[in-house]
Amino acid sequence: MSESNIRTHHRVCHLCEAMCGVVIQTNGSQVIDIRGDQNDPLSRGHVCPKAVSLKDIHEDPDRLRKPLKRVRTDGGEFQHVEIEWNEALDLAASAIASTIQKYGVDAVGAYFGNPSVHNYGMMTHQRNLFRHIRTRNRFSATSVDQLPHHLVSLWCYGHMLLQPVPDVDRTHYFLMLGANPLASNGSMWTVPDVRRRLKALKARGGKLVVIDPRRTETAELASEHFFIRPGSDAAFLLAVIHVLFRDDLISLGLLSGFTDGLDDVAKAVSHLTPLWAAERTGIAASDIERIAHDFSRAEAGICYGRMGVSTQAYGALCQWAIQVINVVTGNLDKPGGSLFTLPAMDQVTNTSPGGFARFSSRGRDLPEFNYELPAAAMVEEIRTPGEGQIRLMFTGAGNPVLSTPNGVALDEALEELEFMISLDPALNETTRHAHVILPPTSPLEHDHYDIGFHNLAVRNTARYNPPVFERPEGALHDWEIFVELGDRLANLLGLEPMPHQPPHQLVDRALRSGPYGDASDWQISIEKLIAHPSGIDFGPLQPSCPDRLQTVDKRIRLSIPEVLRDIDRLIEDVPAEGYRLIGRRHVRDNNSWMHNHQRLMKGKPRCQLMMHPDDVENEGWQSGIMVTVKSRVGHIQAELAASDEVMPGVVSLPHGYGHGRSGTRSEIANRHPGVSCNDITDEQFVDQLSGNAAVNGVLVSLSAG
Ligand SMILES: Nc1nc2c(c(=O)[nH]1)N[C@H]1C(S)=C(S)[C@@H](COP(=O)(O)OP(=O)(O)OC[C@H]3O[C@@H](n4cnc5c(=O)[nH]c(N)nc54)[C@H](O)[C@@H]3O)O[C@H]1N2
Ligand SMILES: Nc1nc2c(c(=O)[nH]1)N[C@H]1C(S)=C(S)[C@@H](COP(=O)(O)OP(=O)(O)OC[C@H]3O[C@@H](n4cnc5c(=O)[nH]c(N)nc54)[C@H](O)[C@@H]3O)O[C@H]1N2
Ligand code: SF4
Ligand SMILES: [Mo]
Repeated sequence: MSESNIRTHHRVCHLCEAMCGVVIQTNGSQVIDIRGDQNDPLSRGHVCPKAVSLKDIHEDPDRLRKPLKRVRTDGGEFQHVEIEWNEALDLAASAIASTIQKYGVDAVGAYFGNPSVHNYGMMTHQRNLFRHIRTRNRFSATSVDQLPHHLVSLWCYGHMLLQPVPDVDRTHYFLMLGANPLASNGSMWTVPDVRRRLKALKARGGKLVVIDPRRTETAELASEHFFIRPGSDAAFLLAVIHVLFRDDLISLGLLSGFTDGLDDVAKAVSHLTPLWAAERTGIAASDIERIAHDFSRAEAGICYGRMGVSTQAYGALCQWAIQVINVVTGNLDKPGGSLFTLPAMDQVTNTSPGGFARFSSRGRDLPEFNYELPAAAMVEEIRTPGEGQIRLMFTGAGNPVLSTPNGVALDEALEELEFMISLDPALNETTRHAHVILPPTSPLEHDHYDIGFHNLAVRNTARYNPPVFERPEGALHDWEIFVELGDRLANLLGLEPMPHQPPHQLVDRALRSGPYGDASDWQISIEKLIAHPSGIDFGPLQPSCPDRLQTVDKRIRLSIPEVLRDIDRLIEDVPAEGYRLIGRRHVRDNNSWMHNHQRLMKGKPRCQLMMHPDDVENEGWQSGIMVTVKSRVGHIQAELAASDEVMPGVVSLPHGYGHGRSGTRSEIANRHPGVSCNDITDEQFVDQLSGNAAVNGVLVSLSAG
């Protein structure tokens, strides 16, 4: 191939929340090089080992290029066979139409997974289909993840997307709970190159304090690390607030002009002493006091908590307490504390604030949030007979059989449906149940503007990149599949189809009318971003309150009755004795769906049950044996790995494994099957306040074999 075929493309990696800029070299239809974009103002050249797998995803022979239909073979087995797009879209649309006509709209269930917020066309065009299907049975990965963050932002700041972002580059004290950004690259916190940023914090004399039942890669880097009993963080955080009030360390600064509810908070924590918390958490009372004092004295401080404190029994209470700590120490909306972003495409001012508990699930009365029910209720909504029972399931960019609690039950329940449609490039543990699979173009075949994660980024920047490759003839983007289905469904139901424009036109409109658009000096548009392919920097985060608050009165609300009541639930809770199972992320994994790339699967096996050496010895076991891990819902077997990284009484297993099932098409993943920890996480174990799944802190018993 001649030199002239070599082209250089700028691109943003969409695989995780870090939004790293990459430079991709291609030769004809081949990717020949992927590296960090030094000129990206946010990521500054950083990439993690997953960036190169953009090539592997594109080239993966198992990636579906044409729709699949499930048929029965002569032997009675199911098998997926390729069909043409028209047939597939007609089949899917007519199944939805007849389900609605027969049972009503709630008989259609939908689950959207994590990549649906990393693919902008999925965000902009879902409504082209779902405006015709206003079902109550919508679910997403949000409720196995960050739902408590949204709920608390809605309550305290008036909008579910108004999320304070840790200003790591200017802070002096960082109190981090239940997060491992060195593996995850940050979450609800777009912070590429996080290792360097945390090292810089320490180099300028600042402190990083990590609270985690495992001594993670991030904890290794920290100034101090404390083990904490899984699920007990709320006690720790409330005791910190107690000390702040008790020792007169409340100092709201500018926030005092527009913050309500302090008295109620003070009253609620008045008995929740460090001694009380020490007994529950395993962190000494003197350490809790010292942390509260150090935090309040720091020139600027951040309290931040992620998966480990969201997906546990007190997720919303934890996230609320974190906000209270930031507010009452005057660290919200302050450089070096936690600030709101002002993204070029501002979802906060352009989307509805969200709502909570306007209806609830039929089976267990779990509350909706933003018109979604908790994923932990999905199985019973498929299985419980009566009006509103799900008969047809639509999954988009999700693998809930591996990612939601009690995956075994879901695996069975999906088989009981009358019809299932999956919008997904993979024939995996979930989509193998689908009657029709609709595969979109590969990420490198469509353009990208990150609508979601600029809202969570440590700097205000914007970046748009056109496709790297032309799509093959006939292939459809995710957004076009929604349009095609929506138009067909409208036609079948006699409804008005929704008009549509390509996503980049919608984004262009939003950019032009946004804070850096036509009315500003920046004059940001898609065209301007194309001319600046590494992105444009609008600078560090700025204080923006009270204007930015979305509460009706532009005031911060700390006294939330639902939360204050939840403190009683915590006080009365007596956790059962036993081992507690927690999760674990590795930098070369990405939930369940990137195990089919050899480059990422090299090295030591990762799906092992980590257990403290003292516990291993007490049980009379050694590393390498198989252990059965049993919970209320089932059991799995995993290889034991003794490690003092985890605290005694805690075992850790990553999620997203459990491959090797019949009817799937992922050759490499199936050679590294592992087990699915969500086969034993419990759909009944939720944060009762928010309905978020508690996949961390699951009570398990262990036996050899
Ligand atoms: N025990 C336990 N469970 C967990 C977690 C945990 O820490 N512990 N973490 C939870 C969290 S935070 C999350 S976010 C969820 C993730 O849960 P899910 O989102 O349900 O699962 P993923 O593994 O991310 O599956 C992504 C699917 O999207 C498909 N996909 C990838 N890109 C595209 C695209 O561009 N378009 C389309 N249409 N499809 C695409 C992939 O092929 C794959 O099938 O798991 C949750 N489950
Ligand atoms: N490499 C990689 N990166 C990813 C992903 C991935 O799968 N792989 N997934 C992406 C997604 S979807 C998300 S949501 C983010 C998640 O991003 P993070 O939340 O930063 O990642 P986790 O590794 O899940 O960190 C959770 C931590 O909580 C700890 N923990 C568990 N239970 C408790 C508890 O009760 N209390 C406390 N204090 N800690 C606890 C765990 O030991 C773990 O260290 O990562 C994203 N980035
Ligand atoms: S950190 Fe995330 S965004 Fe950056 S290269 Fe890795 S996967 Fe891509
Ligand atoms: Mo997530």
